[in-house]
Amino acid sequence: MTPDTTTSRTHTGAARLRELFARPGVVRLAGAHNPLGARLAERAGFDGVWSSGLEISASQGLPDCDLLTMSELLAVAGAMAAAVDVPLVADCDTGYGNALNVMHMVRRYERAGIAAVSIEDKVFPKVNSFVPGRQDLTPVDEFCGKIEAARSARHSGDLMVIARIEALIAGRGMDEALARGEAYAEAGADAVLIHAKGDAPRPVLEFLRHWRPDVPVVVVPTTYHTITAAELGAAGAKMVIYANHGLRAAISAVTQAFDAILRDGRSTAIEERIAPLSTVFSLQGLAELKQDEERFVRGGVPVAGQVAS
Ligand code: SPV
Ligand code: MG
Repeated sequence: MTPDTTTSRTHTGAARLRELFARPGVVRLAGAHNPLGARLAERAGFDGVWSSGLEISASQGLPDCDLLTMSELLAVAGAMAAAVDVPLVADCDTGYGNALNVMHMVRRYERAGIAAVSIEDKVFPKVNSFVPGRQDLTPVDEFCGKIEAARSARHSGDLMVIARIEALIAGRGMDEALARGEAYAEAGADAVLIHAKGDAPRPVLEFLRHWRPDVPVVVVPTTYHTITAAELGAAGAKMVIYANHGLRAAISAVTQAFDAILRDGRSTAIEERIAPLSTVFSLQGLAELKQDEERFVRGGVPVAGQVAS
């Protein structure tokens, strides 16, 4: 029997992410909260998918403040990783507890095919970085313990551990952000994520100017959105995450469509603007299912007629 090459993967997601990091140029990720969103990101041409805690919480109608459990978030991240061929980077908030929780988390996420885990140096339960108010930071030494724990728990060396610095979010200043990043790099982080709010990219560019060249930097230009990924890359960023744009685009589009249907009493006005059912079927993998059916199912009634791929 010939080996099935249609479904086997020669690389893990983690190995593919490391390849992307090793290449010149900036790596671009889009946030998602379910496999459909992950496929839309992949189809659009993003290099990878960010399993966004904000998006997943919002998709459950919940605020992003560590209400969902690790298992709930992992179920979504794992389903997304399985649905795409690009690497999945998981937002793991604070690591769901102390260093022991981080070790458990890394083992589970690695088994689920996740390419990288990102843990942030805030106190559990954390609050989303853009929510004004409490943004308390974990002591540096305690967070370094989490990074070391994450490294030690991974089964292969491929899974990347991203240490997220929240000092600028917490208003603690550039010196502390750089000092924390340095400590996290020394503790063995494969990359650091410098998070920032405000509409100017200046603090992130300043961080990049002072940063050591040997540990890649990840940035999240949500509020400082006028700078391009290419400009961030030229300034020294290696990965740019568009963390929640799919969710926000969907909220606007769905709201407009629903308003129009109720206003007009029918959907005609929006039919040209909403995806046809053929696109839905395609994103579901119906054509592939049809091929599998023709190949393997002997007898019975076909699940579908001929479908466009
Ligand atoms: C997320 O997408 O959940 C993030 C990024 O952590 S942010 O919302 O910008 O903090
Ligand atoms: Mg998050």
